[in-house]
Amino acid sequence: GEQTPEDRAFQARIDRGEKIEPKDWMPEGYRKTLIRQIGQHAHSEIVGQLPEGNWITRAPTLERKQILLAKVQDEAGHGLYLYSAAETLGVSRDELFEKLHSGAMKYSSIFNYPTLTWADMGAIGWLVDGAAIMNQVPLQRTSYGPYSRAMIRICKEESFHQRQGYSIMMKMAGGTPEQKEMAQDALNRFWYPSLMMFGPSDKDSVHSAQSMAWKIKINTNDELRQKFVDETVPQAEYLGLTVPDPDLAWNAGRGHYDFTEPDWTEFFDVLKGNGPCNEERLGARVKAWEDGAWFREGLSAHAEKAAARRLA
Ligand code: FAQ
Repeated sequence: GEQTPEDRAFQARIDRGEKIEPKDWMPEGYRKTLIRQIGQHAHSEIVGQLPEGNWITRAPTLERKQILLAKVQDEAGHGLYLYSAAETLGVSRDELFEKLHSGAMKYSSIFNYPTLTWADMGAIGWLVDGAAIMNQVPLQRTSYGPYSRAMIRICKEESFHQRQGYSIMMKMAGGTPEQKEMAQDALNRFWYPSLMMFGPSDKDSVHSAQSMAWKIKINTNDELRQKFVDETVPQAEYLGLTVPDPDLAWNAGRGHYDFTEPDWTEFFDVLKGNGPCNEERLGARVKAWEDGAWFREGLSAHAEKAAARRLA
């Protein structure tokens, strides 16, 4: 639409590298885009607890169980920081939950895939947290103050998560032939879904141009996907595992790996709700919300009584 003097002054602040804070004036589109992105990011952390939560009771050792439990708790914490950051934009946590549960807001496509073996805990830490960090390190410089500050702490914890995943992969890939096969199978199943985490290819990314102008996003989806491939392929080689892409090849001219794009039909299908676990994941969140209703009501009733007593 038409640029007002306020819009131009706002863009100038962004261009100078200033942080925008909750009480500052901002265009409605900026606010809406942030609520969408931060809210979906928060939902991803919360729904992202489910695939790994599936393995806490079956971790192979007490030490691995403690580490996985800590990681899944961190994800709850990340969700809570992010919901708090979104709340500074004038949306309530209840509204965000309502939009998640009704399907009006998304969460990352990756969490609609099942976790079939212990090696999947390795692949998730290595690849999924690896992709998450690749996307979130630049977001520490995002223009919205509360979001950028949340990212600083989240990135520190994500790098621990990534290393614990790689440590599982090292153990499995260096183990018995059966364990190595489980590690390879996990890589085979998580490779393309991890590439999809960066979003559609740039030509299909509807939000990138405006989000980058506002520095809500720092890089395009394809830039980050390429960086992820370039950093991850040598890590797979070190493990003695094969990336499931026959056309993967180092391109000396470009200084990057050439690789096969994920199946975008599958990606858009998962976004529409048709992935292998969409129903199970959303169902688990809706059930948790409904099962917690008595407790929320109890808390509110208690708060009202306590307030009434103070007035009396
Ligand atoms: N899944 O125009 P664009 C984690 C949607 S990390 C689902 O390119 P945008 C940590 C997109 O929303 C994962 N939907 O969109 C963890 C839009 O639809 P809408 C979370 C996707 O926003 C690890 C449409 O497609 N990280 O959870 C996906 O400019 C392990 C068009 O796309 C973040 O959220 C997808 N993969 O770029 C936890 C990071 N990709 O909203 C547990 C912050 C795209 O109009 C275990 N977010 N869509 O209905 C971002 O950087 C951006 O939002 C992108 C997408 C890059 C994800």
